Amino acid sequence: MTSEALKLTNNTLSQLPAHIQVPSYDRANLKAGVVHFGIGPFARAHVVSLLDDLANQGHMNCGVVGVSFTNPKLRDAIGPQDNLYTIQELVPNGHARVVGNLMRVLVASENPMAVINQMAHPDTHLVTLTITQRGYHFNPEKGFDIDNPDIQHSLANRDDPKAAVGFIVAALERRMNEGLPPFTVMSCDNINNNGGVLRHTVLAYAGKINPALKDWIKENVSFPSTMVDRITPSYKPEHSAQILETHGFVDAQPVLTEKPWQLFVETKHNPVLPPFDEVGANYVPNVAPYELAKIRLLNGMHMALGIIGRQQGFTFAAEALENASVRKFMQGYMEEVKATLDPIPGLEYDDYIESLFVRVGNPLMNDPLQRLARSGMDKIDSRFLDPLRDALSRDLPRAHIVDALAGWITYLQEADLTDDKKNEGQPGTFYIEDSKAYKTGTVATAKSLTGYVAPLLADERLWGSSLRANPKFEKELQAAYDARRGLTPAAEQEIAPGTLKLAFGG
Ligand code: CS2
Repeated sequence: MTSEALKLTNNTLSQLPAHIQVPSYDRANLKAGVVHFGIGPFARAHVVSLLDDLANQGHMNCGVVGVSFTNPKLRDAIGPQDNLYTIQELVPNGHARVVGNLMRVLVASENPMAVINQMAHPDTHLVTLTITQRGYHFNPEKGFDIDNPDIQHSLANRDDPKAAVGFIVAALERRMNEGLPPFTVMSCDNINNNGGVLRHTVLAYAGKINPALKDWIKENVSFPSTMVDRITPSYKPEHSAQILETHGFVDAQPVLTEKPWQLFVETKHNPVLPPFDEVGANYVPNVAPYELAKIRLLNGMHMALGIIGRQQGFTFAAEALENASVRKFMQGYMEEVKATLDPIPGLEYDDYIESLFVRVGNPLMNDPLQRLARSGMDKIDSRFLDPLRDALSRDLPRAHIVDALAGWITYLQEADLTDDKKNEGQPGTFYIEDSKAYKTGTVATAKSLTGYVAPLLADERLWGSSLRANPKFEKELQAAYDARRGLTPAAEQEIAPGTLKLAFGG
Protein backbone atom coordinates (compact mmCIF):
# COMPACT_ATOMS: atom_id res chain seq x y z
CA MET A 1 0.00 0.00 0.00
CA THR A 2 2.79 2.37 0.99
CA SER A 3 4.53 1.85 -2.34
CA GLU A 4 1.44 3.14 -4.13
CA ALA A 5 1.00 6.18 -1.92
CA LEU A 6 1.69 9.59 -3.36
CA LYS A 7 5.30 10.64 -2.80
CA LEU A 8 6.15 14.26 -2.14
CA THR A 9 8.09 15.71 -5.13
CA ASN A 10 7.94 18.73 -7.43
CA ASN A 11 5.73 16.76 -9.79
CA THR A 12 3.21 15.74 -7.16
CA LEU A 13 2.84 19.11 -5.40
CA SER A 14 -0.33 19.86 -7.36
CA GLN A 15 -1.85 16.52 -6.34
CA LEU A 16 -1.52 17.09 -2.60
CA PRO A 17 -4.75 17.59 -0.65
CA ALA A 18 -6.03 21.17 -0.96
CA HIS A 19 -5.60 21.88 2.78
CA ILE A 20 -1.82 21.56 2.54
CA GLN A 21 -0.09 24.89 1.91
CA VAL A 22 2.45 24.61 -0.91
CA PRO A 23 5.03 27.10 -2.23
CA SER A 24 3.37 29.89 -4.19
CA TYR A 25 6.58 30.79 -6.03
CA ASP A 26 8.32 29.15 -8.95
CA ARG A 27 11.00 27.00 -7.33
CA ALA A 28 13.02 26.98 -10.55
CA ASN A 29 13.55 30.74 -10.22
CA LEU A 30 14.61 30.71 -6.58
CA LYS A 31 18.16 31.86 -5.80
CA ALA A 32 20.27 30.23 -3.11
CA GLY A 33 20.95 33.31 -0.99
CA VAL A 34 21.33 31.62 2.39
CA VAL A 35 23.61 28.88 3.72
CA HIS A 36 22.49 27.20 6.93
CA PHE A 37 24.85 25.17 9.15
CA GLY A 38 23.29 22.42 11.25
CA ILE A 39 20.28 21.58 9.13
CA GLY A 40 18.20 19.67 11.69
CA PRO A 41 14.50 19.67 12.57
CA PHE A 42 14.70 22.90 14.56
CA ALA A 43 16.24 24.86 11.68
CA ARG A 44 13.73 23.42 9.24
CA ALA A 45 10.85 24.34 11.57
CA HIS A 46 12.21 27.82 12.21
CA VAL A 47 14.64 29.91 10.17
CA VAL A 48 14.28 27.94 6.91
CA SER A 49 10.50 28.16 7.08
CA LEU A 50 10.65 31.93 7.80
CA LEU A 51 12.78 32.32 4.70
CA ASP A 52 10.17 30.23 2.88
CA ASP A 53 7.52 32.70 4.08
CA LEU A 54 9.64 35.46 2.55
CA ALA A 55 9.97 33.52 -0.71
CA ASN A 56 6.17 33.17 -0.71
CA GLN A 57 6.07 36.98 -0.52
CA GLY A 58 8.30 37.27 -3.56
CA HIS A 59 11.78 37.48 -1.98
CA MET A 60 13.38 35.14 -4.47
CA ASN A 61 16.85 35.29 -2.89
CA CYS A 62 15.65 33.30 0.13
CA GLY A 63 16.55 29.85 -1.13
CA VAL A 64 18.59 27.91 1.43
CA VAL A 65 21.48 25.48 1.04
CA GLY A 66 21.59 23.36 4.19
CA VAL A 67 24.86 22.05 5.55
CA SER A 68 25.23 18.95 7.65
CA PHE A 69 28.74 18.50 9.07
CA THR A 70 28.99 14.72 8.67
CA ASN A 71 25.56 13.09 8.66
CA PRO A 72 24.13 12.37 5.20
CA LYS A 73 20.74 11.11 6.44
CA LEU A 74 18.64 14.20 5.73
CA ARG A 75 20.22 14.74 2.32
CA ASP A 76 19.57 11.13 1.36
CA ALA A 77 16.02 11.22 2.71
CA ILE A 78 14.77 14.41 1.11
CA GLY A 79 17.01 14.62 -1.98
CA PRO A 80 14.76 12.14 -3.83
CA GLN A 81 11.76 14.32 -3.00
CA ASP A 82 13.38 17.42 -4.57
CA ASN A 83 14.29 18.66 -1.06
CA LEU A 84 10.67 19.42 -0.29
CA TYR A 85 9.47 18.69 3.22
CA THR A 86 6.35 19.08 5.33
CA ILE A 87 5.91 21.04 8.55
CA GLN A 88 3.03 19.74 10.63
CA GLU A 89 1.87 21.86 13.58
CA LEU A 90 1.11 19.73 16.60
CA VAL A 91 -2.26 21.12 17.65
CA PRO A 92 -5.66 19.52 17.02
CA ASN A 93 -6.33 19.87 13.26
CA GLY A 94 -2.94 21.54 12.97
CA HIS A 95 -1.89 23.39 9.86
CA ALA A 96 0.44 21.57 7.47
CA ARG A 97 2.61 23.14 4.81
CA VAL A 98 5.23 22.07 2.33
CA VAL A 99 8.41 24.12 2.47
CA GLY A 100 10.02 24.71 -0.92
CA ASN A 101 13.05 26.89 -0.32
CA LEU A 102 15.51 24.25 0.87
CA MET A 103 17.40 23.82 -2.38
CA ARG A 104 19.90 21.13 -1.40
CA VAL A 105 21.71 19.65 1.58
CA LEU A 106 25.51 19.45 1.49
CA VAL A 107 27.52 17.14 3.72
CA ALA A 108 30.59 19.16 4.67
CA SER A 109 32.87 16.23 5.48
CA GLU A 110 32.26 14.71 2.04
CA ASN A 111 32.92 17.87 0.08
CA PRO A 112 34.04 20.84 2.13
CA MET A 113 34.90 22.93 -0.95
CA ALA A 114 31.31 22.70 -2.16
CA VAL A 115 30.27 24.40 1.09
CA ILE A 116 32.92 27.12 0.85
CA ASN A 117 32.08 27.72 -2.83
CA GLN A 118 28.42 28.10 -1.97
CA MET A 119 29.21 30.60 0.80
CA ALA A 120 31.56 32.53 -1.49
CA HIS A 121 28.97 32.70 -4.29
CA PRO A 122 27.87 36.26 -5.15
CA ASP A 123 24.21 35.35 -4.42
CA THR A 124 24.92 34.36 -0.81
CA HIS A 125 23.94 37.18 1.54
CA LEU A 126 23.27 35.34 4.80
CA VAL A 127 24.79 32.45 6.76
CA THR A 128 22.70 31.10 9.62
CA LEU A 129 23.68 28.54 12.23
CA THR A 130 22.09 26.01 14.57
CA ILE A 131 25.17 24.08 15.58
CA THR A 132 24.49 23.83 19.35
CA GLN A 133 26.66 25.36 22.08
CA ARG A 134 29.39 22.86 21.36
CA GLY A 135 29.92 24.14 17.84
CA TYR A 136 31.22 27.48 19.10
CA HIS A 137 34.21 26.18 21.09
CA PHE A 138 33.59 28.99 23.49
CA ASN A 139 33.47 29.08 27.26
CA PRO A 140 32.13 32.21 28.99
CA GLU A 141 34.96 32.13 31.54
CA LYS A 142 37.80 31.12 29.25
CA GLY A 143 36.75 32.54 25.90
CA PHE A 144 37.52 30.91 22.54
CA ASP A 145 39.16 27.48 22.82
CA ILE A 146 41.68 27.87 20.03
CA ASP A 147 43.45 24.67 21.12
CA ASN A 148 40.41 22.54 20.41
CA PRO A 149 41.40 19.77 17.93
CA ASP A 150 38.66 20.76 15.45
CA ILE A 151 39.88 24.35 15.47
CA GLN A 152 43.50 23.30 15.12
CA HIS A 153 42.57 20.96 12.27
CA SER A 154 40.62 23.76 10.58
CA LEU A 155 43.54 26.20 10.86
CA ALA A 156 45.94 23.63 9.43
CA ASN A 157 43.58 22.53 6.63
CA ARG A 158 41.83 25.65 5.53
CA ASP A 159 40.17 23.99 2.51
CA ASP A 160 38.86 21.20 4.71
CA PRO A 161 37.72 22.77 7.97
CA LYS A 162 35.87 20.86 10.64
CA ALA A 163 34.54 23.81 12.62
CA ALA A 164 31.86 26.23 11.41
CA VAL A 165 34.19 29.14 12.11
CA GLY A 166 36.68 27.63 9.64
CA PHE A 167 34.07 27.60 6.86
CA ILE A 168 32.93 31.13 7.66
CA VAL A 169 36.43 32.58 7.61
CA ALA A 170 37.50 30.66 4.48
CA ALA A 171 34.46 31.96 2.59
CA LEU A 172 34.84 35.53 3.87
CA GLU A 173 38.49 35.49 2.83
CA ARG A 174 37.46 34.51 -0.72
CA ARG A 175 34.86 37.26 -0.80
CA MET A 176 37.34 39.85 0.42
CA ASN A 177 39.90 38.80 -2.18
CA GLU A 178 37.30 38.81 -4.95
CA GLY A 179 35.90 42.20 -3.98
CA LEU A 180 32.49 40.78 -3.10
CA PRO A 181 30.35 42.15 -0.27
CA PRO A 182 30.34 39.97 2.85
CA PHE A 183 27.38 37.94 4.07
CA THR A 184 25.67 38.50 7.41
CA VAL A 185 26.28 35.73 9.96
CA MET A 186 23.29 34.99 12.19
CA SER A 187 23.59 32.52 15.03
CA CYS A 188 20.34 30.80 16.01
CA ASP A 189 21.71 28.87 18.99
CA ASN A 190 20.69 29.03 22.63
CA ILE A 191 23.75 30.87 23.87
CA ASN A 192 23.78 34.16 25.72
CA ASN A 193 25.03 36.85 23.34
CA ASN A 194 25.20 34.33 20.49
CA GLY A 195 26.10 36.90 17.85
CA GLY A 196 28.79 38.47 20.03
CA VAL A 197 30.27 35.06 20.84
CA LEU A 198 30.35 34.11 17.17
CA ARG A 199 31.91 37.43 16.18
CA HIS A 200 34.56 37.00 18.85
CA THR A 201 35.48 33.49 17.68
CA VAL A 202 35.48 34.45 13.98
CA LEU A 203 37.78 37.42 14.63
CA ALA A 204 40.11 35.38 16.87
CA TYR A 205 40.30 32.64 14.24
CA ALA A 206 40.78 35.08 11.33
CA GLY A 207 43.52 36.84 13.30
CA LYS A 208 45.48 33.58 13.30
CA ILE A 209 45.36 33.55 9.51
CA ASN A 210 45.69 37.11 8.33
CA PRO A 211 45.38 40.37 10.30
CA ALA A 212 44.06 42.21 7.23
CA LEU A 213 41.25 39.66 6.92
CA LYS A 214 40.44 40.11 10.59
CA ASP A 215 40.18 43.87 10.09
CA TRP A 216 38.02 43.47 6.98
CA ILE A 217 35.63 41.21 8.88
CA LYS A 218 35.58 43.56 11.85
CA GLU A 219 34.59 46.47 9.65
CA ASN A 220 32.22 44.78 7.24
CA VAL A 221 30.49 41.73 8.67
CA SER A 222 27.51 41.88 11.00
CA PHE A 223 26.75 39.17 13.54
CA PRO A 224 23.31 39.99 14.95
CA SER A 225 22.38 38.25 18.19
CA THR A 226 19.07 36.44 18.23
CA MET A 227 16.59 34.71 20.47
CA VAL A 228 15.08 31.76 18.64
CA ASP A 229 12.29 29.54 19.84
CA ARG A 230 10.19 26.65 18.63
CA ILE A 231 10.07 23.35 20.48
CA THR A 232 10.77 20.72 17.85
CA PRO A 233 11.32 17.06 18.70
CA SER A 234 13.88 15.07 16.67
CA TYR A 235 12.68 13.14 13.62
CA LYS A 236 11.27 9.66 14.16
CA PRO A 237 9.90 7.27 11.48
CA GLU A 238 6.50 7.59 13.23
CA HIS A 239 6.41 11.18 11.99
CA SER A 240 6.39 10.01 8.35
CA ALA A 241 3.68 7.50 9.28
CA GLN A 242 1.65 10.30 10.84
CA ILE A 243 1.88 12.43 7.66
CA LEU A 244 0.85 9.47 5.53
CA GLU A 245 -2.09 8.66 7.78
CA THR A 246 -3.30 12.25 8.17
CA HIS A 247 -2.67 13.61 4.69
CA GLY A 248 -2.18 10.58 2.46
CA PHE A 249 1.30 11.24 1.09
CA VAL A 250 4.83 10.08 1.79
CA ASP A 251 7.43 12.44 3.21
CA ALA A 252 10.70 10.71 4.14
CA GLN A 253 11.57 13.31 6.76
CA PRO A 254 8.83 15.75 7.75
CA VAL A 255 9.08 18.11 10.72
CA LEU A 256 6.49 17.84 13.48
CA THR A 257 6.59 20.87 15.72
CA GLU A 258 4.57 23.08 18.02
CA LYS A 259 2.59 26.02 16.61
CA PRO A 260 4.19 28.96 18.47
CA TRP A 261 7.55 30.27 17.39
CA GLN A 262 9.62 33.34 18.11
CA LEU A 263 12.54 35.10 16.51
CA PHE A 264 14.01 38.19 18.14
CA VAL A 265 16.84 39.83 16.22
CA GLU A 266 19.13 42.51 17.58
CA THR A 267 19.34 45.56 15.34
CA LYS A 268 21.93 47.46 17.40
CA HIS A 269 24.60 47.23 14.69
CA ASN A 270 22.22 47.61 11.72
CA PRO A 271 22.71 44.14 10.27
CA VAL A 272 21.91 43.59 6.60
CA LEU A 273 19.12 41.02 6.75
CA PRO A 274 16.14 39.75 4.80
CA PRO A 275 12.99 41.43 6.20
CA PHE A 276 12.25 38.77 8.83
CA ASP A 277 10.14 41.39 10.60
CA GLU A 278 7.66 41.21 7.69
CA VAL A 279 6.92 37.57 8.52
CA GLY A 280 6.57 37.89 12.29
CA ALA A 281 10.05 38.30 13.75
CA ASN A 282 10.72 41.02 16.32
CA TYR A 283 13.55 43.43 15.63
CA VAL A 284 14.80 44.85 18.93
CA PRO A 285 17.72 47.13 19.82
CA ASN A 286 18.97 44.76 22.53
CA VAL A 287 18.14 41.07 22.48
CA ALA A 288 20.02 40.10 25.66
CA PRO A 289 17.11 40.20 28.16
CA TYR A 290 14.91 38.07 25.88
CA GLU A 291 17.70 35.58 25.29
CA LEU A 292 18.43 35.31 28.99
CA ALA A 293 14.76 34.82 29.90
CA LYS A 294 14.31 32.17 27.22
CA ILE A 295 17.45 30.24 28.06
CA ARG A 296 16.88 30.29 31.82
CA LEU A 297 13.13 29.71 31.81
CA LEU A 298 12.40 27.57 28.74
CA ASN A 299 15.69 25.76 28.23
CA GLY A 300 16.32 25.58 31.98
CA MET A 301 12.86 24.14 32.53
CA HIS A 302 13.55 21.62 29.78
CA MET A 303 16.78 20.48 31.33
CA ALA A 304 15.44 20.25 34.88
CA LEU A 305 12.34 18.42 33.69
CA GLY A 306 14.40 16.13 31.48
CA ILE A 307 16.53 15.07 34.43
CA ILE A 308 13.90 14.90 37.15
CA GLY A 309 11.28 13.42 34.85
CA ARG A 310 13.50 10.66 33.54
CA GLN A 311 14.65 9.76 37.04
CA GLN A 312 11.01 9.41 37.98
CA GLY A 313 10.61 6.88 35.18
CA PHE A 314 8.83 9.06 32.62
CA THR A 315 9.68 9.14 28.92
CA PHE A 316 7.96 12.22 27.53
CA ALA A 317 7.76 15.82 28.72
CA ALA A 318 3.97 15.98 28.78
CA GLU A 319 3.50 12.83 30.88
CA ALA A 320 6.14 13.98 33.37
CA LEU A 321 4.42 17.36 33.75
CA GLU A 322 1.11 15.65 34.39
CA ASN A 323 2.57 14.14 37.53
CA ALA A 324 1.59 16.36 40.45
CA SER A 325 4.90 16.20 42.35
CA VAL A 326 7.00 16.80 39.23
CA ARG A 327 4.78 19.72 38.29
CA LYS A 328 5.06 21.20 41.77
CA PHE A 329 8.81 20.84 41.70
CA MET A 330 8.96 22.57 38.31
CA GLN A 331 6.75 25.40 39.56
CA GLY A 332 9.13 25.99 42.47
CA TYR A 333 12.07 25.83 40.08
CA MET A 334 10.55 28.43 37.74
CA GLU A 335 9.76 30.81 40.61
CA GLU A 336 13.38 30.74 41.74
CA VAL A 337 14.72 31.24 38.22
CA LYS A 338 12.26 34.06 37.57
CA ALA A 339 13.62 35.93 40.60
CA THR A 340 17.10 35.99 39.02
CA LEU A 341 15.83 37.90 35.95
CA ASP A 342 15.50 41.64 35.54
CA PRO A 343 12.09 42.91 34.46
CA ILE A 344 11.47 43.26 30.71
CA PRO A 345 9.05 46.06 29.84
CA GLY A 346 5.94 44.57 28.29
CA LEU A 347 6.67 41.01 29.40
CA GLU A 348 4.84 39.42 32.32
CA TYR A 349 7.07 36.59 33.50
CA ASP A 350 4.13 34.80 35.13
CA ASP A 351 2.26 34.71 31.82
CA TYR A 352 5.38 33.55 30.03
CA ILE A 353 5.91 30.77 32.57
CA GLU A 354 2.28 29.72 32.30
CA SER A 355 2.62 29.53 28.53
CA LEU A 356 5.73 27.38 28.93
CA PHE A 357 3.84 24.88 31.08
CA VAL A 358 1.21 24.66 28.33
CA ARG A 359 3.79 24.32 25.56
CA VAL A 360 6.07 21.85 27.29
CA GLY A 361 2.99 19.95 28.46
CA ASN A 362 1.53 19.67 24.92
CA PRO A 363 0.52 15.98 24.81
CA LEU A 364 0.70 15.89 21.00
CA MET A 365 4.40 16.67 21.02
CA ASN A 366 5.85 13.42 22.38
CA ASP A 367 9.03 15.31 23.16
CA PRO A 368 11.41 12.82 24.78
CA LEU A 369 12.85 13.79 28.16
CA GLN A 370 16.11 12.32 26.95
CA ARG A 371 16.32 15.11 24.36
CA LEU A 372 15.60 17.75 26.98
CA ALA A 373 18.29 16.46 29.34
CA ARG A 374 20.94 15.70 26.72
CA SER A 375 24.35 17.37 26.41
CA GLY A 376 24.25 18.56 30.00
CA MET A 377 27.97 19.25 29.91
CA ASP A 378 27.36 22.01 27.37
CA LYS A 379 24.21 23.27 28.97
CA ILE A 380 24.48 23.32 32.74
CA ASP A 381 26.36 26.57 32.68
CA SER A 382 23.65 28.67 31.04
CA ARG A 383 20.71 26.62 32.39
CA PHE A 384 21.63 25.95 36.04
CA LEU A 385 24.92 27.60 37.01
CA ASP A 386 24.28 31.12 35.73
CA PRO A 387 20.98 31.52 37.61
CA LEU A 388 22.60 29.90 40.64
CA ARG A 389 25.48 32.37 40.59
CA ASP A 390 22.95 35.20 40.51
CA ALA A 391 20.81 33.65 43.24
CA LEU A 392 23.86 33.16 45.46
CA SER A 393 25.21 36.65 44.96
CA ARG A 394 21.81 38.19 45.73
CA ASP A 395 20.93 35.56 48.34
CA LEU A 396 17.71 34.57 46.58
CA PRO A 397 15.83 31.32 47.23
CA ARG A 398 17.50 28.58 45.19
CA ALA A 399 16.69 25.17 46.73
CA HIS A 400 15.01 23.87 43.57
CA ILE A 401 17.82 24.99 41.28
CA VAL A 402 20.40 23.38 43.56
CA ASP A 403 18.23 20.29 43.69
CA ALA A 404 18.03 20.12 39.89
CA LEU A 405 21.81 20.32 39.81
CA ALA A 406 22.11 17.54 42.38
CA GLY A 407 19.67 15.63 40.16
CA TRP A 408 22.07 16.08 37.26
CA ILE A 409 24.88 14.51 39.30
CA THR A 410 22.74 11.49 40.11
CA TYR A 411 21.65 11.43 36.45
CA LEU A 412 25.29 11.04 35.43
CA GLN A 413 25.69 8.33 38.05
CA GLU A 414 22.82 6.44 36.56
CA ALA A 415 24.30 6.59 33.05
CA ASP A 416 25.63 3.53 31.32
CA LEU A 417 29.28 2.80 31.74
CA THR A 418 29.91 3.35 28.07
CA ASP A 419 28.53 6.15 25.98
CA ASP A 420 27.55 3.59 23.41
CA LYS A 421 24.71 4.85 21.30
CA LYS A 422 23.87 1.24 20.51
CA ASN A 423 22.65 0.92 24.09
CA GLU A 424 20.03 3.53 23.46
CA GLY A 425 16.62 2.12 24.16
CA GLN A 426 18.00 -1.28 25.20
CA PRO A 427 16.36 -2.69 28.33
CA GLY A 428 18.53 -2.29 31.40
CA THR A 429 20.54 0.58 29.98
CA PHE A 430 20.31 4.27 30.73
CA TYR A 431 21.51 6.35 27.82
CA ILE A 432 22.10 10.02 28.64
CA GLU A 433 23.20 11.30 25.23
CA ASP A 434 26.16 13.30 26.46
CA SER A 435 29.40 12.14 24.87
CA LYS A 436 31.25 15.13 26.31
CA ALA A 437 30.41 14.02 29.85
CA TYR A 438 32.18 10.75 29.05
CA LYS A 439 35.11 12.28 27.17
CA THR A 440 35.89 14.74 29.96
CA GLY A 441 35.72 11.99 32.60
CA THR A 442 32.75 13.64 34.32
CA VAL A 443 30.60 10.50 34.21
CA ALA A 444 33.48 8.52 35.71
CA THR A 445 34.02 11.12 38.47
CA ALA A 446 30.30 11.21 39.26
CA LYS A 447 30.15 7.44 39.44
CA SER A 448 33.19 7.29 41.71
CA LEU A 449 31.83 9.71 44.31
CA THR A 450 31.87 8.03 47.68
CA GLY A 451 29.39 10.35 49.31
CA TYR A 452 30.92 13.79 48.93
CA VAL A 453 30.38 16.00 45.89
CA ALA A 454 33.75 17.72 46.46
CA PRO A 455 35.70 15.66 43.86
CA LEU A 456 33.22 16.69 41.18
CA LEU A 457 33.23 20.28 42.38
CA ALA A 458 36.99 20.35 41.93
CA ASP A 459 36.57 20.18 38.16
CA GLU A 460 37.28 23.69 36.97
CA ARG A 461 36.01 22.97 33.44
CA LEU A 462 32.58 22.44 34.90
CA TRP A 463 31.96 25.05 37.52
CA GLY A 464 34.17 28.02 36.95
CA SER A 465 35.91 29.65 39.86
CA SER A 466 33.05 31.46 41.60
CA LEU A 467 31.12 28.28 42.37
CA ARG A 468 34.06 26.00 43.09
CA ALA A 469 35.36 28.31 45.75
CA ASN A 470 32.02 28.94 47.40
CA PRO A 471 31.62 26.90 50.65
CA LYS A 472 27.99 27.94 51.01
CA PHE A 473 27.20 26.52 47.58
CA GLU A 474 29.12 23.32 48.31
CA LYS A 475 27.15 22.80 51.50
CA GLU A 476 23.83 23.33 49.75
CA LEU A 477 24.74 21.05 46.88
CA GLN A 478 25.99 18.36 49.26
CA ALA A 479 22.72 18.50 51.23
CA ALA A 480 20.61 18.30 48.07
CA TYR A 481 22.73 15.45 46.78
CA ASP A 482 22.42 13.54 50.05
CA ALA A 483 18.66 14.02 49.94
CA ARG A 484 18.47 12.82 46.34
CA ARG A 485 20.41 9.72 47.32
CA GLY A 486 18.01 9.20 50.19
CA LEU A 487 20.70 9.73 52.82
CA THR A 488 19.11 12.59 54.73
CA PRO A 489 15.69 14.18 54.61
CA ALA A 490 15.65 17.53 52.81
CA ALA A 491 13.20 20.13 54.02
CA GLU A 492 12.48 21.36 50.51
CA GLN A 493 12.35 17.95 48.89
CA GLU A 494 9.03 17.64 47.02
CA ILE A 495 9.90 14.40 45.31
CA ALA A 496 10.43 11.68 47.86
CA PRO A 497 14.06 10.66 47.50
CA GLY A 498 13.17 7.02 48.09
CA THR A 499 11.20 6.96 44.86
CA LEU A 500 14.32 7.49 42.75
CA LYS A 501 15.58 4.42 40.99
CA LEU A 502 19.27 5.13 40.98
CA ALA A 503 22.17 2.86 40.32
CA PHE A 504 25.29 4.14 42.01
CA GLY A 505 28.71 3.14 40.90
CA GLY A 506 30.96 1.52 43.50
C1 CS2 B 1 16.00 22.28 24.26
C2 CS2 B 1 15.83 23.14 23.02
O1 CS2 B 1 17.70 20.76 23.75
C3 CS2 B 1 17.43 21.81 24.33
O2 CS2 B 1 18.26 22.50 24.92
O3 CS2 B 1 15.68 22.98 25.40
O4 CS2 B 1 16.12 22.40 21.88
C4 CS2 B 1 14.42 23.75 22.91
O5 CS2 B 1 13.49 22.79 22.52
C5 CS2 B 1 14.42 24.92 21.94
O6 CS2 B 1 15.39 25.86 22.32
C6 CS2 B 1 13.03 25.56 21.89
O7 CS2 B 1 13.11 26.77 21.27
